[in-house]
Formats: sequence, C-alpha cells, structure tokens
Amino acid sequence: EILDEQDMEDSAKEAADDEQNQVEPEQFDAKLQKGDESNSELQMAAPIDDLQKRDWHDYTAMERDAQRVGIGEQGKIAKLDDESVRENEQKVSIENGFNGLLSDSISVNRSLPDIRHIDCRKKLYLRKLPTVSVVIIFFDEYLSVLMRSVHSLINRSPPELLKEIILVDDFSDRAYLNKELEDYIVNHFAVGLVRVVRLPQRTGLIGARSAGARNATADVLIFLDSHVEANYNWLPPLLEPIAINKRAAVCPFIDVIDHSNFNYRAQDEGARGGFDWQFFYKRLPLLPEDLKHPTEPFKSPVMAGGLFAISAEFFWELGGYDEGLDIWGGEQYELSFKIWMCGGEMYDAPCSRVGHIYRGPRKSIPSPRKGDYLHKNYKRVAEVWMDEYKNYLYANGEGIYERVDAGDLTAQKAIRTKLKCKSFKWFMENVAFDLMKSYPPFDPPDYASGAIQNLGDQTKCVDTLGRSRHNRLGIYHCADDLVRPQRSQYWSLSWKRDLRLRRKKDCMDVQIWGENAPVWLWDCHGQQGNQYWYYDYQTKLIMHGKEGKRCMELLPSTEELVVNKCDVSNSYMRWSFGFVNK
Ligand code: UD2
Ligand code: MN
Repeated sequence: EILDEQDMEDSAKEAADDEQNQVEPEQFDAKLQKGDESNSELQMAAPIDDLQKRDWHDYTAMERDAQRVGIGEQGKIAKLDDESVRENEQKVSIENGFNGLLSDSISVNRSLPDIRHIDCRKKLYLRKLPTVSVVIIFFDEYLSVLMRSVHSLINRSPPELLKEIILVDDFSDRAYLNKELEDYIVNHFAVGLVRVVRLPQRTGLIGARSAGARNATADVLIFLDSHVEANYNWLPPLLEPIAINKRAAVCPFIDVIDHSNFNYRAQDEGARGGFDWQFFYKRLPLLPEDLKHPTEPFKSPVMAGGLFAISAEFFWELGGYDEGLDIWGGEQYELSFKIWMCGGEMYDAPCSRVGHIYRGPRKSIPSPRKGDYLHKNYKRVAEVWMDEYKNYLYANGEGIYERVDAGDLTAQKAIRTKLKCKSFKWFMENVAFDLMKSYPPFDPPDYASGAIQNLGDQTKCVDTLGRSRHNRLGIYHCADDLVRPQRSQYWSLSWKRDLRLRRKKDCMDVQIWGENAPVWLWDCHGQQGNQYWYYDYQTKLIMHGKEGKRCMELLPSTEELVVNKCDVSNSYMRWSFGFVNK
C-alpha cells in the first residue's frame, strides 16, 4: 500500500477535471515518498499513468434511462393486465421458474434503479483497466431473459473494456435457442461482439464455463448466469482490484430480480460468503472495518458461484475448474478455496451490482445423470481441498458420502502440490475465521432437556397431547422419568435457544404478545424471535423473547399453557426442567 486512498482519489479528481488529464508531477512525488524510500528510484518510475483515475460513468446513457417509462422500467414491479393470457402465464412460469411471458412484455433495454451506495456515484477508478470476456452459460434459457442479460451488459459496459460476450449453449433442448437466437444476434449486436459456443452434449455448468473460458481472448473472464441484468457502472469496480493484483477475484453485489414480477431490489446490505456443513451457501456478517468503508471491496471467504471476475491468467494458473465436477453445484467452493489457499484473494465489490433471477417454483426436470452428481462433486472438493475438515461434511451427510465415489482426483491433487497451496486449516483460521461459530459442524449441547414440570401443580408437565405441529400445546400428567420422559413430554432447550421436541423440528412458538398468549407447536425456524426461550434455573422461570419480561404459565382453571408478564411469586409460572446443563 503506497498511497493513502483518499489522497489518491483527490488527485485523481483533479486529474479528471483537467482537460488534458495531466497530473502535476509534484503531487505524485509527494505521495510516492510515503513508500519504501530505500527504493525511491523504482517508486518514482512507477508508471504515473497507472495511478490516474477517471470517472467511468456513462452519463448520457444514464440520463436516457432515467427518461424511460413503461412496463418494468426503472426495475419496478411489472404485471400483465390481459386476463386471457393468465393460463399461459402460469404454464410458462412453471416451466422456467420465472414469469417468462411477462419478460416478453418488458423491454430488453429496460432501465434499472440505481441502488448503489450514494458514494459509489462519485467513485473514480483506474484509467487503465483490463479488457473483459464475459462468459454466459445456458441450458434451455428463456430467450427474452437471455437477451436482456446481453443487452444490459452492452448498454452498461464501456465499449473499450467489453471485448466479447461468449454464450455457451450446454446442449439445450429448446429449438428457439438455435436459429432464432443466431438471427437475433446478427440483427442486434455489433459483428463478433456476441458469439455462441455450442457444446455437442450436456456437460453441466462447470464444463460449460470451462469451454467458454477456453474460447475467451481478453485479460479478464467474467462468468455470469443467463438470467441477469448488469446495473450502472458495474464493470470498473470489478476490474480495478484485478488491475492492482492479478490474483484477486471479484464478485459484484447480487441483487434480486423477482421471478414473478421482475422487480429489481437489493437482497441485503451485503455480506461475506460462507457455507454450512451440508454445503449450503451461507452468509457471514460484514466486519466492522468493512462497514466503515461501504464503497470499498471487502474480503469474502466464498463466492455465491454464479457471478464473478477473475484474470484469465490466474484462472488457468489454478487449473481452471475441476472438470470432474458434473452438472451443477460445488464449483463455487472449489474455486473459492483454491483462490484463497493458492495465493489469491477474493473480494465483493459493493459498487458493482448485477441482478439475478432467483427462481421460484418450477416443474421438476428429469436428472441428466443416473447417479448423485451433487454429492460426488462435494466429495471431490472435500477430498482435494478440505483436509481433516472434510470429516465434518461427511459426518453431516447421513452416510451419503460413504456411498458416492469421487472418481479420479490425481490431477486436482497435483495442482495443489504444484502451487504449494496452504492448508484448509489456514483458510478456516485466517479467512473464514468466524464460520465455525456461526455454523458449527455439530449442534453444541442443549441447555436443558427432559420434562417441563409445573411447580404450582407438580403432577403436570408440558405435553403435545398427541397433536401434530400447528396445534396448541397443553399439559398432562407427568411421566415417571422426568429426565427421560416419553416423546410427548421430551423437550430440549437447544443451543439456538428454541424449545424443541427432542430430535424433532417442532418448536414452541408464541404468535401474539398480548395477555394469555397461547403456546403453539410450530416448525422450528432457528431465527430466535418468537421462538426464543430462556430458562432461569434459579428463579425457575421460562422466559419468552429476548426482553425476558414474558414467561410461560400454566392456567390452573382451564389447564391451558400460555405466556404472560413474568411474576416470580406465581408458582404456576415456575417450572422444573428435567436435566439442566449449568
Ligand atoms: C447458483 C449460482 C450458479 C452456480 C450454482 C452452483 C448464483 C447467482 N448462481 O445457482 O452460478 O454457482 O449455484 O453450482 O450465484 N446451467 C447449464 N447447464 C446445466 C445446469 C445449469 O449451463 O446443466 C446454467 C444455467 O442456465 C445458469 C447457470 O448454469 O445460467 C446456473 O444455474 P442456475 O441458474 O439454475 O443455478 P442457481 O442460480 O440456482
Ligand atoms: Mn441462476
């Protein structure tokens, strides 16, 4: 880090103001001296050009977009008014997992809301940025959605940076993706800008991306799903970290395009990427220093998978994707681990935003493979990269991993050795250092378990009364063994602080905050809130909610189980809990 960020921006702003973009040499001299003085010769020779920043916004296009009105414009909620198409709308939606018919009525050039952090609008980026090959893979994608993806890229990328868009067809079944797609491209895009690569058989998204990457000719590869929309000035923030460090991979913020109405919105304020021990992608909180600089790229342990930029050189240095990963899944972990462990870094860039259609309900499609490709993929990643941590994944797999064969891993292991990559332990301790706490591989012990016995009437215990979930709980004659009672009375106060039926996903749930609030048996959501409970083993109160002001109570007259304002003097509010883990 030679330069103070702010200094660099200030001088760059001045540079941008200057017609000829000439920077006064003294300005840089002063700052360069902050660097390694013993090496000032080299520092002075640092190409001044590379330090120049500029405003990359295309204001003409943005103003033009701001004027646009019509269905779905500005990313607003869209709707088809014609009742007669309703049936067809349903049919197309269920085939695609999004409202394709509605998409046909929205312009492929539609405008989007500029929902970036306000300071992103003023941000300048290096004048010299690498060129880009965008690789979009698709299998049976809906045509207007695919074309809107492409138009948005062309409309919102500086032409001098966007060298080509490569569409890789993963052997689609849909006929319109042949001639109709080719004709569209010929009629709408500059010659050679958009190319289609056709795979001779279904390869899956990993193989398709690799094929696209092999066809790419620019400095940087940007991989995208086939149902996205790039937002204003999305490209420079993705490229600058790579211009500075060619071993940086950068992800945009992924916004949500609603599958039913094409509304464009943020998913949250941003988060770091992680996973749990069933390999579900999870989000980790931003760090305090990330929050202090809301427009700066921040380090993220794992990418979501679909949308990211990486220099072609680094991608191939890493051996690309493991092409033994079939169809869908796991590749985001493989590449993320590889990037971090083998000398790279990964960032999320808040000022770069790309919308993605997260699919809604979709009719099930027959699997293109006989075996369980997903767990095979996961096992490949675990065997090659996760060292002893792979056992956490396997322990949560209910025996699946013992049954799948990962196949030949020689080539992947050889890459790890050749690049002298760090251990997975290093990754977990230095990059994903908070993951174990947020997503422990095994549930930590319960705070308490057993029967919940009322102290006002010691013959009575909380009981399901044989009812299933979505019913009120009641009370019943206590079991003889209060530590190991029968199933209808066997409760655990879990580490997530919900009160669940032992080994089940049914939790005590309170849905109103008024007087005599009934206690229900409901699906555990793990989000605390209205399922948060606290047992104070000294007062013997079972408190509901984080305020600790409302408590579980037995109403002796009606034998109902309710929640009311806590009162230690009321013995019907006090409970003994089978076994308490103090
Ligand atoms: C998420 C990622 C996706 C990928 C996947 C895990 C985001 C927004 N998306 O999936 O990129 O990392 O997790 O593997 O992070 N496709 C093919 N051939 C196939 C199957 C899919 O080309 O056999 C294409 C498909 O058309 C799409 C892309 O692969 O462009 C990703 O598939 P998806 O959109 O169904 O998956 P998604 O978004 O749930
Ligand atoms: Mn997708």
